Amino acid sequence: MAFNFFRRGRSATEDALGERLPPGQYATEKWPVLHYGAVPKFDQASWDFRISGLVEEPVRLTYDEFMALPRKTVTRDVHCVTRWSMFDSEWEGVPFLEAVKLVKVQPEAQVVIVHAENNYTTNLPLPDVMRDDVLFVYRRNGEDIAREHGWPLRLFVPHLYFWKSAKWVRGLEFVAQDRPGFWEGYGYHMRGDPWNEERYDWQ
Ligand SMILES: Nc1nc2c(c(=O)[nH]1)N[C@H]1C(S)=C(S)[C@@H](COP(=O)(O)O)O[C@H]1N2
Ligand SMILES: [Mo]
Repeated sequence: MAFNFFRRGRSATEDALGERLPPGQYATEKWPVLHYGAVPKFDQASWDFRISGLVEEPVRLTYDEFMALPRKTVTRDVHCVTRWSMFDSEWEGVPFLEAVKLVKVQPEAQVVIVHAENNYTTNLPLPDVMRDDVLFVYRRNGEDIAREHGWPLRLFVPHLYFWKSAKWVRGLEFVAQDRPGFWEGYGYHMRGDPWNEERYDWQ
């Protein structure tokens, strides 16, 4: 498939990336900032993380309790629906699977609605989050991420478009029935797989 004439117009970096660049994407070195609304304030004393919905006992963690959960580092790429991709960052955070250990998810649950500051939400099927490279991150390449990138805590779902990686995340809600989150309500795809170019739901 990789005939040279398909590669015309691609940069040297993009050529070197080869099959790692999803269709319709270009490579960027700089990390753009994109979100709706204002960067929220962080107040450590009132910050909490709630897990609710179809779980046996809902939980509420303080900032210190959340940050005491096991952490790990993964090296992964980012693919944004606005067509930039950023390669090989090292991300540090709390695995989704560690946070979920704190509750017993009921068998009817199919989807998780991620809740962030300012009522931002995004919906994810459980098989897309119950993976060992899905993290709640606070650090990239050894440095705390900037507030505008979601500090103190953002979700990171490397295999889906980046709008699924909610910034300033505050909780999870397990549900039986899928429902659109913030950008999905404006026509973004319900799943968002960059390898299938699941950009908009009218596709
Ligand atoms: N809370 C919140 N998270 C969000 C968004 C948002 O509007 N609010 N936008 C999403 C979109 S559309 C993108 S492309 C990425 C951008 O993340 P970045 O600014 O760190 O590059 O954040 C995602 N997470
Ligand atoms: Mo986006």
